Amino acid sequence: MIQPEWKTAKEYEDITYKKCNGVARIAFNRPNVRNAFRPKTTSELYDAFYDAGEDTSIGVVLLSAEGPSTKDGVYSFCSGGDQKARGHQGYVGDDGYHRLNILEVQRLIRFMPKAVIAVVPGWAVGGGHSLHVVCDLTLASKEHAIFKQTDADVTSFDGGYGSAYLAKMVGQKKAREIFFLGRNYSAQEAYEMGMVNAVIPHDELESTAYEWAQEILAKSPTSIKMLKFAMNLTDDGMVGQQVFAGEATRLAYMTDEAKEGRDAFLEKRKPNFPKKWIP
Ligand code: S0N
Repeated sequence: MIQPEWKTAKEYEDITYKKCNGVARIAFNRPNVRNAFRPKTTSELYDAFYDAGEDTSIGVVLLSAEGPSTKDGVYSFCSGGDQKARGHQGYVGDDGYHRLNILEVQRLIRFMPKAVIAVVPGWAVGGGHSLHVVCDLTLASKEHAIFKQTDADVTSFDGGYGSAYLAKMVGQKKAREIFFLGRNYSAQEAYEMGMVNAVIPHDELESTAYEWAQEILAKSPTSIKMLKFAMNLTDDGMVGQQVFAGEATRLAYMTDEAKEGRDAFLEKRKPNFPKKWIP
């Protein structure tokens, strides 16, 4: 088992953020409320994910969780929106404004040109369940991970990736069961449904996630990025096309044609593109 030497990348209140050898680890750090997220948490998540996305030394991001709870020793990944932070119009931040930027965090994960692995040591519930769905891969603790959708219990529901994309992953009937009945599912059951990649003994979960990350880091970065965006494309409509096509444009910049187009403009002449119509 590899033991990574994590270095703190930035101090936060609600999350921890560390890096080691091309891997970033972002972890919920509110274990006594089952790692529920409040507006401060989502702002911090956004900040850390943005940094990991921009850092060219980072190729894989782990979304994990600290714990267990000091109150009762229970492990959790995330229990979704903090119900104590809910006012009459939604979730309220310290500044009194109603907002919860978890959907922006979801979009960062979805459109990040790097693999994001959900590392689920315990409860993955509500918006926490949706976050694991949005991640590229999910590894779950054999002994402690429990998957559950409570959105319909508390009228705080994810009608986007958390439900509709889940249905693409596990099938329509199963996704409706998960949301309509809100039952508990073990890591093994989640694996059999196709929403978990591997069930890992709890003590090996973090080191296994790091090993999976190192395997991905050995691959071609451009291939990983383009494959992620290609697999996203059909479910993301025009935005999916935009993200994928942006990378095609970036690759086109590297051709002689692009150089000629730029130079001709700057030299105030007609472009003389290389006449190669490669099939
Ligand atoms: C996780 C559950 C199943 C664990 O049960 P268990 O082990 O019996 O523990 P508890 O005794 O219930 O909890 C221990 C302590 O933790 C607190 N706590 C747990 N979860 C939360 C939470 N989500 N918010 C606040 N506190 C929480 C308990 O209160 C308890 O504290 P103490 O010790 O002080 O009593 C179980 O806890 C559970 O079911 N939790 C609630 C899960 C839930 O319903 N989450 C919200 C679901 N909805 C979302 O997440 C929507 C997210 C969202 O924001 C969104 C998504 C898409 C589109 C829009 C939005 C949006 O609203 O903006």
